[in-house]
Amino acid sequence: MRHEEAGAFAAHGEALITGNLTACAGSCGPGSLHFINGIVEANRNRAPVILIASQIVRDELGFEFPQEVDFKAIYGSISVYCDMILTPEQARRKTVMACQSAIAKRGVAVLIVPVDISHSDAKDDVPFAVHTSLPVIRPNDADLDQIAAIINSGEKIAIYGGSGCRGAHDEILRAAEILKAPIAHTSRAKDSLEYDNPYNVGMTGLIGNEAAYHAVRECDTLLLLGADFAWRQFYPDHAKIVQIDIDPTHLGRRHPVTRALVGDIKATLEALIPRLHKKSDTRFRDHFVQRHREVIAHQMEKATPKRRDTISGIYLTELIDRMAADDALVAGDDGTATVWMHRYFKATAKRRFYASLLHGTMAAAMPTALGLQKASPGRQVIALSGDGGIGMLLGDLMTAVQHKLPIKVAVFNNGKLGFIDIEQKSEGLLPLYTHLQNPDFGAVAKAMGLWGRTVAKADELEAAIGEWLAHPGPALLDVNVEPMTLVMPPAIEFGPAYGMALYSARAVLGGQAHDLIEMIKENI
Ligand SMILES: Cc1ncc(C[n+]2csc(CCOP(=O)(O)OP(=O)(O)O)c2C)c(N)n1
Ligand SMILES: [Mg+2]
Repeated sequence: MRHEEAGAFAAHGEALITGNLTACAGSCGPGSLHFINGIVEANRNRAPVILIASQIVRDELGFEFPQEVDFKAIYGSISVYCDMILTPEQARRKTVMACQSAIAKRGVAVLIVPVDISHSDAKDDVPFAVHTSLPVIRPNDADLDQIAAIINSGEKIAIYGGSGCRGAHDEILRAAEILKAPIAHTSRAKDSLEYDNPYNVGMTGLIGNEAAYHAVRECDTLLLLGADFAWRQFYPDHAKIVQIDIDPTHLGRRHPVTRALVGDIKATLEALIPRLHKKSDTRFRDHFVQRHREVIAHQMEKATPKRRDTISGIYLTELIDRMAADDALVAGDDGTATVWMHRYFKATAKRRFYASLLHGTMAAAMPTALGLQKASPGRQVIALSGDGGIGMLLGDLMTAVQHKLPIKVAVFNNGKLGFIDIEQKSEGLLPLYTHLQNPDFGAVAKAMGLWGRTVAKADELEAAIGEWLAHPGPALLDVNVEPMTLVMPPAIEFGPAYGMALYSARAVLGGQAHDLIEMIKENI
């Protein structure tokens, strides 16, 4: 890898898709410091990664020796294990503990290795070894009876599932069928709950839709499954909430709940389902499922290009979705690409989606795709990158070439830091320092040895995507997308709407009326 941050993102991608421990290693000082942002991403996404951070010789530690960095202070709070090997005799035991922590606690272990330790010999006949196990965890019977009683007394029941629902698709659908409950999900649960789901009402939250938002807000009983969704305003104010989560620290931490239990979602539902009473009234569920269908129809209408001379990010995403493989691995950059990916890519039983939803970092898509591709030869791996995002770690496109990783990168090139532009406008400010003067990324990609092309017109896009996806090697498609498409939250609150009006007034008065007219043309 060219940049250690990209290396950490790649290791994180590989660890997530394989479920296996994945290592990255760096040299002293800056060489192991550069990983930091990717390490936070991996740790927040519960990817079992080990970082081997080289350290200067032990004798010089504490004297501001060249390249001395206190890695324990830096990585200690963003990892599940962080320690230095102090003597050669400790090497095996600490390495085992680091690996075991990364796998069992699901996160990043950082092992700091002074150079002189690397050079020493140690007896390797002590049989310390990594032990891991996968216990089945579910609440006890009395607790299950109690939550069943709460759920059974509900009349308008909704299910809200998060990333802890992976592997429990069928059990959740069975519970929804019994309870006549709509199923809303967090963005991180898209690939677990959206596919083959007749009760799906989609995502709530900032990038969600109004069907899921209202289903969760208006139910009288909410079954919160493996979801630690952070934005409190999206939880219901008056409903009874039953929460189940494998992590005890998640219970009741976002919103007060009626009863919360520790358990694996699949195992817990298997034990809970026989205790649930079958409901017959489907009106609550049907209403929101229907509303969600209308949302999708409206979204698809927005995805149809209105103009032949420009391309919206939505249309680009929808076309890639249509042409991508049924088992594609798709990584989206923080920014508009992640929003469009979650809204416009269709989940299947085999597709997987990767985005920086907890740490919220830019630039993760392309390097994460490198790790996904390395671990999954022959599978289609797509990165949806922002022009801001791709510019940050551009050098590692060379890794795709050098290691023959046939990732497909689409650059959503709106010529700006779009998200920040929107944020500034919704605060009533005129956008400042968000403009990006970009090169022709298609030509840059070609010069770096990838297949590269830049497209600006809607009627050239489909053929270009066909060529891009069919290319056997790494390929980058730079697409000039409309710069003003807005990301609308499900319920437009007074604040942003007011801010937008204020921006409009300032734009007109400040001479940016052209921007405002473009924005209105694209969005309304
Ligand atoms: C490393 C990092 N720096 C800054 C931010 C703040 N930020 C969030 S989105 C964004 C703009 C992203 O621009 P781009 O990649 O072009 O995507 P767009 O929103 O334009 O689609 C910025 C600066 C961040 N999340 N991560
Ligand atoms: Mg941009």
